[in-house]
Amino acid sequence: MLGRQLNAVIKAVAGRVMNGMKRVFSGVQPTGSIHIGNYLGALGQFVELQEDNECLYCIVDMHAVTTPKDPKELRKNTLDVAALYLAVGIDPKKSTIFVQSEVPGHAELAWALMCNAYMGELSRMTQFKDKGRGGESTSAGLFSYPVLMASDILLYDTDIVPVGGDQKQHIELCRDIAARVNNRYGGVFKVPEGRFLRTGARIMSLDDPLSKMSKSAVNPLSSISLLDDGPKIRKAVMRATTDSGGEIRFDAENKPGISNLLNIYSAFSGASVAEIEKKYRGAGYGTFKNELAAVVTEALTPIRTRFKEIRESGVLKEILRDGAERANEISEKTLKRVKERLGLGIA
Ligand code: AQP
Repeated sequence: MLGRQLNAVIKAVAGRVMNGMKRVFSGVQPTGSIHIGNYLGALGQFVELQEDNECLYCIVDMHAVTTPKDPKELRKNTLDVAALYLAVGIDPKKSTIFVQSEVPGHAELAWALMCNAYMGELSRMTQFKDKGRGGESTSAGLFSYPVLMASDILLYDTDIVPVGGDQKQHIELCRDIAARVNNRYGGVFKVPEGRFLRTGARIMSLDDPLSKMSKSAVNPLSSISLLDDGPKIRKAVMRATTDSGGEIRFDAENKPGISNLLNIYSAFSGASVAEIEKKYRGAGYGTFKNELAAVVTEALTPIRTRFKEIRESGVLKEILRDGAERANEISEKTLKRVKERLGLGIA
């Protein structure tokens, strides 16, 4: 982008900060197809928050390489996530969109935080355990990635972190590390708050409603990607695991499959779960699933169309470069403060 346009964007964003807006930070890993869980838990919040806050939305590619990735595919996925950010409605005039590895401060601050994080607390992170890691050949990066996540957040003096419910423990860790550093060195970091939705905070896998929907799941029908077309969506919904008994009723404990589908229906249609239960009283699973597939298809079709247009338009790299410039500007100020407080460097 031309310097003048960039300055205008920086001024607009800076104006929002001066107006006393809260700062919001969050990110998504470019590890595969962004699914409706990522959308309902996180991206939907990103769009909503940009109206009244100063938002920084990152594509966290350094998290992605905690397990080996094909380099070409990683770069493609990074641009795909950026295009999806725009396609769901994140506006680069209101929000700063950038790629994590384009801002060296993330890695630099992570080291300072790593030296203030404990092996014990990292070992207790349930996501790491759920993924069955911890063997001899698990990368140190995967083990310590919650510290990099803390760095992502603290680097921007973040007030609010919109994320899915699966990230609660990581947000708590970030807050603990920030408070610890503040105690040791005196007021270094702002201690952020997580923001979790009630509906959509935890969308479960379609083939196993006891596990969360995940990008890295092996079965392609276990999730719905934001880029899936109508037939794929219908197939995944119709094959979704349901529970014995044909009643369409929310009961997370005894009917986790149908409860998950009710949550998805509610999040996409805006109707409450009670209203949906009433609508389908006496109807079978088949009717309910058919209509759910239609609701999801209707919501995702415009996103898919916009994604294709953006991906073909060639605007992405400029937006990401501008975003990195703004993010670097903020991060350098934080790093300067951290180095002073910790006694790093020569002043
Ligand atoms: N199932 C989910 N329901 C609600 N929110 C979810 N999120 C992830 N899964 C669900 C939220 O999406 C944001 C981005 O997630 P991420 O890319 O950082 O990685 P993740 O949480 O590890 O997501 P995946 O899909 O499970 O990816 P893989 O398989 O690569 O590990 C986060 O805010 C997350 O809470």
